[in-house]
Amino acid sequence: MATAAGITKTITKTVATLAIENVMSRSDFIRGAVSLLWLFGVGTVGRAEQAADENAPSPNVVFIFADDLGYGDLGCYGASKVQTPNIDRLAKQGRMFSDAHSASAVCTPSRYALLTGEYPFRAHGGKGIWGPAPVTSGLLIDPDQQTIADVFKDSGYATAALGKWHLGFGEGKNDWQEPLRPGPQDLGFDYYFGLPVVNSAPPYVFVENDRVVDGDPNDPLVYLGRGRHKDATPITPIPPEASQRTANMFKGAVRAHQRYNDYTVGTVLAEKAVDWITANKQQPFFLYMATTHIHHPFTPGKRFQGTSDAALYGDFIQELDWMVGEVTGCLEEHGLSDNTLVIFTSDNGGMLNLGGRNAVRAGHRINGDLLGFKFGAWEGGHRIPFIARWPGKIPAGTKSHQLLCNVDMLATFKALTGQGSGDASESDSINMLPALLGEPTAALREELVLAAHKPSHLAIRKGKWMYIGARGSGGFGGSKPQHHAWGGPPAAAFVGSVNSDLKNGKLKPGAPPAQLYDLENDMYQTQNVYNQYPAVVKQMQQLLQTYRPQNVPPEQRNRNRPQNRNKQ
Ligand SMILES: [Ca+2]
Repeated sequence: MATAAGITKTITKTVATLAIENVMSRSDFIRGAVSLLWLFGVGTVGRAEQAADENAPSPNVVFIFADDLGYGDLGCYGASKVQTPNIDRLAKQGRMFSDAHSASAVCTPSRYALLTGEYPFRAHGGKGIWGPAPVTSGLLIDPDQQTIADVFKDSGYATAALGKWHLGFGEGKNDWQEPLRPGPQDLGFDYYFGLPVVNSAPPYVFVENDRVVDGDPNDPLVYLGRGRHKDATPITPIPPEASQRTANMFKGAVRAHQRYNDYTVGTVLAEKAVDWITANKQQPFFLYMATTHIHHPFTPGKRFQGTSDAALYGDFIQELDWMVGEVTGCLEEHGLSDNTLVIFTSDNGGMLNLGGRNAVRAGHRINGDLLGFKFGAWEGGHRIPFIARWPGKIPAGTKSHQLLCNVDMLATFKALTGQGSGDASESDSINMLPALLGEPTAALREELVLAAHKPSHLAIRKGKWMYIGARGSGGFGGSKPQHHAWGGPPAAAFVGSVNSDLKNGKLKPGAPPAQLYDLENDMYQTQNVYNQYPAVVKQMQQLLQTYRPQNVPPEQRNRNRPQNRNKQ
C-alpha cells in the first residue's frame, strides 16, 4: 500500500512536471490528481470497494495471451464469420475493454512489457526492444528485474508459463546448449512448457523448463545458421495456404522434432494447462498461457479445419476458442471459477499475411474497422481485445472504455496480491485493478506510449489525442499483395480503410510529416488533423520527448540484444 509520503511525493512530482512541461490545462491537472488519488485508493470511493477482499483467499490468475489476435477477431468484438462461444462467455460473465493496448505492435517487445511492466523502448539502457527476438537471442529480461511471475511467487503462488516464449534463452546469446538458462525459471516461473521461439521460426521442438523435450544427448540439437540447409531435420509438412513458416535451421534432435507437430500444438497446450491447473489447485496459482494461435502458419487441428467461415485463419481462431473452453471448463470442474481471475487478451493486432487476406476475402474484419495491422502504429497494430472475468468481483456483462495497456499488469497484479501499487510516477505500469473491479469515471491512465516496429513511429496517447511521430504506419513494408509482410497504405486500402494521408493505396506527397488523431471522434483514424491543431502537436511532441531515452546514440537504439549486464 502506498504511504502518505509516497502519495505526497507523487503529487509533488506531478505538479512539478506539469509546471515544467506546461502540457496540461488546469482541468487536466485536476483530472490527473484525481486519478492519482484513485490509484492509491484514497478517492471519494473507498478502497474497500476497489481492492480485492483481503479476507478472501488469494485469487488464482489465469492470463491467456493470444498471438496476433486482432480487435475484430472475436464474436464478442463483432466478428460474424468465426464462432467464439467460450471467449464470448468470458465477456458475458465479465468485462470487455474497448480501449486496451499492447505496449508494442510486435510480439517480443509486447511480451517484454507484459512480463516486466516496463515500456520495451526503454529496455536495455534505452536501446529498446523493437523487433522479434531472433533464434539465437539470449534472454531479453534481466533475471534481477521484477516480473509478473515474481509478483505472484512473492505471494506464495505456484507459477507456470505455457506456450510461446519468444524472449530468448541464455546469457547474451543462445547457442542452444542445454540447460537453456537463464530462462523462464529464472524469471519467477516454477514451470515452463512450450515453444521456445514462435510457431513460424525454428527450432520446431518443445522445451520443458530448461531442456528440449525428447532430447537425446547422442543426437543433440545443432544450430546451422540462417538460411536453408539440406541436412536440417525434417519438420511437419504444411501447405502454402497455411502461410509463411521459416525453414528449419537445426539438425539433430530427430525425436524432439517428431514430438512437435504443427497441427497438434493447440491440443498439447490445452492439455498441459488442464494438467497443471489440476496439479496445483490446492494452492493459489498463476498461469501465463501464451498460445501460438493465431500467429502464422495457420495449422488448426483436423477437427477444426473448415469449421469457420473465414478460411484457415478463422479455423485457427475457433481452435483457440476451444482451448479457452478447456481451461475455463477445468476451472469449473474443480470449483475454482469463483476464485479465479481470468484475463484473455492478445500480444498485438492482426496481420494481413496470406491467412489474413483469405479471411478478409471471406468477409472477416481481422482488426474490425481499425486502421492498420500488426507491427504498425495505427490502432489496428496495438488496440486489442481484453476481457477480464472474476465472478462476484467483476460485474458480469459490463464494458469499460478505460485506456489500459498490457504494461499495466505488473502494478495491477501487485495490487491484487496486496503488494500495493508502488510509486506510480516512477513506473510505466499503472494499477488498473479499479477498472477491473469497479467503474471509475476518471481515467486511471492519462498517457500511454505505444511502439511500432520502427523507432521513428513511437507514438503517444493522451486522452483522446494520438500522436505518431512520422508518416505512415511504421510497420510492415511489403508493397505487393503477394508479400507475406504486406502492410502500410496499400494493405489499408485492401480492407477498405480510409485515411486523409492516403490515396489509391499510397501516401499522398503532401501528407503532413507526422500524424495526430482525435480518437474520441475518429477512432478509425480517417482524418490526420496534424495541420489543424499545431499547438496540440507541439505539446504531444514535447510530451513524447520526455519519455525518450536521452543518452543512447540513434544507431544503437534498434538492437535486439541485451546489453552487458551489470549485476552489482
Ligand atoms: Ca504477436
